Amino acid sequence: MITEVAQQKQEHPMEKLLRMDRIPHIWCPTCGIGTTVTALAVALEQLELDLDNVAVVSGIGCTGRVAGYMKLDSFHTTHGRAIPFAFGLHVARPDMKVIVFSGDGDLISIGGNHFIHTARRNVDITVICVNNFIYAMTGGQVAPTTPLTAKSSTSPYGNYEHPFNLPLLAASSGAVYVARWTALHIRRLTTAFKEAISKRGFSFVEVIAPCSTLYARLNKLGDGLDLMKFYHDNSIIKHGADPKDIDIEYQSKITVGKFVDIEKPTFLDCLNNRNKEVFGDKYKIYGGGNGHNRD
Ligand SMILES: Cc1ncc(C[n+]2csc(CCOP(=O)(O)OP(=O)(O)O)c2C)c(N)n1
Ligand code: SF4
Ligand SMILES: [Mg+2]
Repeated sequence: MITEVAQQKQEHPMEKLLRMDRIPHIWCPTCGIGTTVTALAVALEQLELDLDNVAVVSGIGCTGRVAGYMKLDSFHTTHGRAIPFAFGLHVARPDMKVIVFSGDGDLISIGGNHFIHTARRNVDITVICVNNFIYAMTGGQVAPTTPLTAKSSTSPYGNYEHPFNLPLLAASSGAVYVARWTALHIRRLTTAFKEAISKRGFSFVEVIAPCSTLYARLNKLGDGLDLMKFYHDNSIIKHGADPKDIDIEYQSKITVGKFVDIEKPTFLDCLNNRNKEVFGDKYKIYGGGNGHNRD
């Protein structure tokens, strides 16, 4: 009987990319982080990358746990430091694809300066930000992305601080690829991840995702499924929209799509070009080879 059951046991479709020994995961029922992980796993499979050359770096928070569940070289770093860690990894191993996967509180509050300067330098990494509008793991404090009037545990009468518009922040800081989708747009999100990972330079994808336990509960919005329905009814797909026009207001229309897709020399291109100008033939191009940073 046991053998029969074992024989019937099917392999999980994502086993190749997940550390199954760490499952069950910590995320709440109807949390949106899981579908974004699925989108990343499918994107990596469809890109047919050598998984030994892909690294995932996360900071802290519920989203920060993603790195620990991915069966890749993965790093769970400290608050706000996923991007500088990824930058270091990229310059040490320019042949690898380096993906940062973290939350709005982590990447945009304490990590905000790293975010803008790494985009400014056009460092060849991909940053995926799960924006659930809140510091979820620590109890639902207000975040730099919390919409005006939305409640959090530290804004019980409604937030009065202007939030960041993340695609605008990324684009104006220098990102060469910028997109926003929700955790509901799973196929379009997968495509965005594939494009972002394939892009040379700083690519950024914002994923609006439900936090059922804190953001939805504190704002009496139902559970994650209710928020998914809200995304379904209120998302407007507008490729090429000017990022300055796509602010997110509390429970109103959400503009999604691909907003920026441009070409620009990367950090390592610029380093190499400058050193070549200064040192001529004596300079050996850094980061050549089989990765993103071809010389
Ligand atoms: C230096 C430091 N300060 C504070 C914390 C506590 N902390 C853990 S998770 C978190 C919020 C994370 O929010 P976000 O990145 O949005 O992730 P979410 O939980 O919403 O997915 C904070 C402040 C910490 N881990 N390290
Ligand atoms: S607290 Fe919110 S973000 Fe964290 S796992 Fe639960 S639903 Fe997801
Ligand atoms: Mg968050």
